[in-house]
Formats: sequence, C-alpha cells, structure tokens
Amino acid sequence: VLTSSLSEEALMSIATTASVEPLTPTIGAVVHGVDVGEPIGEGLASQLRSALADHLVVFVRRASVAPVSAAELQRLASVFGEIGEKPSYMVSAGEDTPDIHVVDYDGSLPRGSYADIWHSDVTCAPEPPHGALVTPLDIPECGGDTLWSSMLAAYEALSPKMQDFLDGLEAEHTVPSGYSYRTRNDAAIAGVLHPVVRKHPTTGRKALFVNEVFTQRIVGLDISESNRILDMLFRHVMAPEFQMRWRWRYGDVAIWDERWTMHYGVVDYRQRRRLTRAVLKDLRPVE
Ligand SMILES: O=C(O)CCC(=O)C(=O)O
Ligand SMILES: [Fe+2]
Repeated sequence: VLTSSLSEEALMSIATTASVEPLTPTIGAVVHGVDVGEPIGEGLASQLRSALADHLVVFVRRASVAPVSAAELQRLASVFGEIGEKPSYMVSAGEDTPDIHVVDYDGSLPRGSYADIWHSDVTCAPEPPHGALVTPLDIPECGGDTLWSSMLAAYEALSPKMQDFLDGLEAEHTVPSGYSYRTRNDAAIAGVLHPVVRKHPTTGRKALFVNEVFTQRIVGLDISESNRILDMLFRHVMAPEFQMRWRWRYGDVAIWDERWTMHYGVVDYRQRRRLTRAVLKDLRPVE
C-alpha cells in the first residue's frame, strides 16, 4: 500500500493496533487509532480495556471534528461493560438509546451546584457505577474543561501512619440537602456505608474513597474529628500531582473508571453546555 496516498483518516481506520499516549504519569491517556464511527473489533476492544485499567481515564478522538451520536456512544460503552440505567432526573438522548442521557447546564446556579466539586458519581448508592463515558454535544468555544484525579495516587501520597489510621474505616454517604441539580425527583437514594479505603482487586493497590459531595462522616469518630479528617482528605485529594485536565473538542469521548478516580466539571462559562453520557454498571475484566 502506498500509504502516502491515503488520508490520515483512512490510515486510522486500517490501523489494527491502537497506540496509547499517556497524558500524565499518574492518570489519563489518549488512545489513537480508534474510530468511534466504526464498530470496534475484539482486538481493539481489549486494548481499550487494558488502557483504561492502566490509565483510569482514556480519551478517544475521531479525526473529524463532529459530535459523537448517542448510538455511537452506546456502541463504544458496550466495549467496556454493561450500560447502567440513566439517572431518573436526566433526559434520554433518544428513543433508540433510552439509557444514554444528556447533561445540560448553563453555569447559572451557585458554585458547587453542578459537577464543580471533586466527586465520584452517585456514591450515595449501595452499588455506585463502575464507570462512565461522556462526549460533548454543545461546548463553549473556550472553557468547560473536565478534570480527573487518581485516588490511588492520593492514597499512596498519604503518610504510612495516616494510611494505617484510615484502612478499615467506613464512611456514610448520603444525598446532601440542597443538592438540587443532581437529585431532582430522586428521593429513592438514602445513606449507605462504604469503606474509606478500597483495594484494587487485580493490582492490590489501595485508593481513597471519600468525596465532598456525598461523604457525610466517618463511622466511629466524634463528629468534630470526622469533619476535620474529611476536610483534610478533601483538601489532600485536590493536589495537581494526582490530576489531569481535558479541553473538549467535538468528537472526543472520555471513558473513566469511577472506582479509583474523581472528576470535576469546571464551570467557567455562562452558556449552554451539553454532554452525552452513559454510565457503566460494571467494567469487563482485562484478559
Ligand atoms: O460536566 C463535566 O465536565 C463533568 C460532568 C460529570 O460530573 C459527569 O458526567 O459525571
Ligand atoms: Fe460526575
């Protein structure tokens, strides 16, 4: 094949192997050589799953700068695991894709009303989703970036004494009062207990699992102790060393593992911003 006569796009589509470009040593990678407009073969699918396991959040970008459809997002999501039900308060992206939903925000509510607090999604549920995908539908020309942070790196950066103290503790997660955007019409979610530190089943690495949106208190501590330990942890997890930041372009898809990461939607815009989104009930194991 005279490769010089093919467009970049054509070369991407004949590539059978993806290449993984890490964004930081800690978290995030772009996977090149995936066309979200085409069905993804088993070889590529398994490379995508292992890139996700290694980098916790992966990005696929298509050559053409055009929104990814709900059907395309649904097809890509199924590479990673079983698609979960859409949250009741979110709008479906279409009749054929009832669980693919749209996140719609214009930046007008008070700070912290949207995804602009570090969090992992719906940890107030007994079994929070293992993963999620988003792709932009309407984005500001500039602004509206999303950040992700590694909770494995955050745990590992704590002193051994603090790690020992936290290991084995449990925390109560609930829907915070006044959390209007996310919990509209969603009264069913009540408080649950989750471990403060969770162990990765395959690597054995440990991750912090508390977040400022849903975690109310650490069980067994006085409330003032709990508040101060949680404050310390909420501040600790914000270190830039654990993070990456993504500037969206149409045609991008982010896929992330909710279990070992947190994310933050930067609200520095005052216009309509929409994302098409899917949640993953579970993540397929990496062979
Ligand atoms: O708007 C964003 O950038 C993040 C949205 C978010 O938190 C989510 O999709 O779970
Ligand atoms: Fe979120």
